[in-house]
Amino acid sequence: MMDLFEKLEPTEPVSEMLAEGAMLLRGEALAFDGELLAAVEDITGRSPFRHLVTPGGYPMSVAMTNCGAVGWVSDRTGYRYDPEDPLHGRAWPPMPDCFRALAAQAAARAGYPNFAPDACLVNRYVPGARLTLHQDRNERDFASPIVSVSLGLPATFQFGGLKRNDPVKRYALRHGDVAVWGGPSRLRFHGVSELKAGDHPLLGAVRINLTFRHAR
Ligand code: MD6
Ligand code: FE
Repeated sequence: MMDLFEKLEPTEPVSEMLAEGAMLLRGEALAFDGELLAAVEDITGRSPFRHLVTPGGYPMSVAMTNCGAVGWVSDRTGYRYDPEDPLHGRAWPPMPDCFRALAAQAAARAGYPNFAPDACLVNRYVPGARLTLHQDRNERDFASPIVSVSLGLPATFQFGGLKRNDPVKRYALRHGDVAVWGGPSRLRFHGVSELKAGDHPLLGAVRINLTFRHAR
């Protein structure tokens, strides 16, 4: 009996609209999780996770890599999309079919039927890692949404407004959740709070986030 009640979480796993143009699709990636994680292994075998340095000179606590035609990078010269992985000067690994399929399916469900990402930033969080409030504005195309997939340990997503000091709402992002972000919400400030310790059955003490963009 107790088990039954514990499974009912009245305020949780329901998909919701975060704001106009922004949707949180609970569990949207669950059917793909094994395939997605195998593809992440393959990507990081060719372009390993690394801690990029901010233009100000600080290493980021989140480790990153990319797949697709271009990849997001940061260094002392600024932020940019680069067709080459600066670690070795070769192209980023191609975007796996399961990535593309999930991103297109989620975008369509959120009201963006023709999403064709050319970049996927892969983020790895370990306990203590965080992403400060920012806007995603290095893409040439703000007409396309961003699709963001959460795998592994849960994290607290901070979702603000169009100005840095606008009030921030907080949402738990769990394994399999997908956030889609576009239209009037495309340039909202957002961030991820310090990851808490935990042990996920598939990933252990790690959270992986995939963010798909149409960058160029
Ligand atoms: C993360 N996500 O969830 C980082 N950006 O690890 C993002 O920075 C992000 O989730 C744009 C839209 C959705 C996101
Ligand atoms: Fe972002």
